[in-house]
Amino acid sequence: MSEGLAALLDLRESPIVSVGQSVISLTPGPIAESIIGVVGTNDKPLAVASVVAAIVILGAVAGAWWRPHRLAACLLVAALAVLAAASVLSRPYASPEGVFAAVAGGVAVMGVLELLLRDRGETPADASRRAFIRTFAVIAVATVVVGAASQVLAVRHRRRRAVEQARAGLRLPSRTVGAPAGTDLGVDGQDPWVTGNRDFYRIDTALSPPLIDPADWSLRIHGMVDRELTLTYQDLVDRGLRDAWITICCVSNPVGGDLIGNTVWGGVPIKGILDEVGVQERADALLSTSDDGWTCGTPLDALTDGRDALLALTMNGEPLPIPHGFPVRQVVPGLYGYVSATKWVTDWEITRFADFEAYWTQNGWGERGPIKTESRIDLPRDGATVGSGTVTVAGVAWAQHVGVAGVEFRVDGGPWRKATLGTAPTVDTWVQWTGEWDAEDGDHTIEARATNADGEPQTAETADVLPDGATGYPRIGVTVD
Ligand SMILES: Nc1nc2c(c(=O)[nH]1)N[C@H]1C(S)=C(S)[C@@H](COP(=O)(O)O)O[C@H]1N2
Ligand SMILES: [Mo]
Repeated sequence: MSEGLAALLDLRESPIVSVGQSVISLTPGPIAESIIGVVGTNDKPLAVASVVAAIVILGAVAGAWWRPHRLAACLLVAALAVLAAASVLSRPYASPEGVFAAVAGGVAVMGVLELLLRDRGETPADASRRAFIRTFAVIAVATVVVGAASQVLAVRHRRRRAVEQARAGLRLPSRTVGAPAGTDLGVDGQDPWVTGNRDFYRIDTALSPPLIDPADWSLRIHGMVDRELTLTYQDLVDRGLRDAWITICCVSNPVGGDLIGNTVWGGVPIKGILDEVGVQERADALLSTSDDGWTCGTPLDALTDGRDALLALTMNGEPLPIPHGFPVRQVVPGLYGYVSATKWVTDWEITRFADFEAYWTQNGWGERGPIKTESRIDLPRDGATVGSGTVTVAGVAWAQHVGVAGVEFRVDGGPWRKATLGTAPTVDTWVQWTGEWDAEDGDHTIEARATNADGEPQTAETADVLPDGATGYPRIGVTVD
């Protein structure tokens, strides 16, 4: 229990190891030497093993005492916890969390004993023998399980710290950040045009994100190419990074949803890399695979038609945050994330759509996944009560890589009114929109629709997110009072 907590609290040294260290330092010199003489440099594992054995046996004794001599049993467990806490405090990595882990471990043991050893109407002698065996078994099993789990956690924590340090130590060329003029309409209460890295939606199948040191990262490019190529992180940095404002979104974003975000990505254009490897004529797909085995099929057309398809290293001027694909991910304007935005990407196979199924397409999602023209109403909030008179209506709209030409909104199914649009640096980002409504008392519905730069309005027809993205007008209800 203490061990598990120590791992969760990310301690430098767990209580059991602390006690083991104390045992070692308290063992009289000659005895220590003769032990080392026998076991060699295995003295530390041996010390830890003895501590574990002592805990299991003393725990079982406490179990045997639990019913007949409750006070003595509690004192024994408490003494063990105090001993562990004292050992923790005597060590160079002493911390309040370590003491907490030791004490909490003791309390947990008492709780477990109480649960485990309820009265079953046996004779006292029988009961206490059975209690000894039972607690022995339970504590032994628990120690092994928790010990193994906390080792795994501890290894991951160390790895995470190392990768975070490597990330913090990167010196990538300084980047332009900050929203281009006119993109933010400055409407009170509206989300900023640039989504902060912390606020950026996160979607992936990874229980915990892959931890990759940029020095160990490489991208292997193979398949229907004239020349195979393996790129390192430094290779990408040396090519120079291009900045591009791109709004990415998830195919699972329902109408009105927030699985969408806009930021400036810094990366190497994918087209140049594909030109370099020489894509063979019959190929029509890039099958990318992430470090954790997720796969994604992207149409080669979208990667080579001149749009800002990037192997991105930065997000908002910083190295990619670990959950967003550090050290390298793909970003492709105009395609939903599941067919384009592979995070932690390590393998590219140039191939044909006819020859593979990627992670989500084998689960029934569309093969190509172009983003559909959509809009969202952010103000007023759905279900809000507002005062009568002039009410500000505002939101965002997107049609990546085509562009948004206009946004309209209407109240209670009345005539469409034109909204004012913010600017957008390219056709690859969302735009903010706003308008005013002269609100009268009562319950009202507001809808919006965007028209893309090809003159096509978003469809009124509602579609579910499966198989290739939700459609329909965003609609909110407000009460004017
Ligand atoms: N390795 C990996 N990359 C992935 C995914 C994933 O599950 N694994 N999910 C994709 C999906 S569905 C989306 S919408 C985007 C989301 O990117 P974000 O988490 O940075 O917002 O990542 C894409 N890249
Ligand atoms: Mo997604």
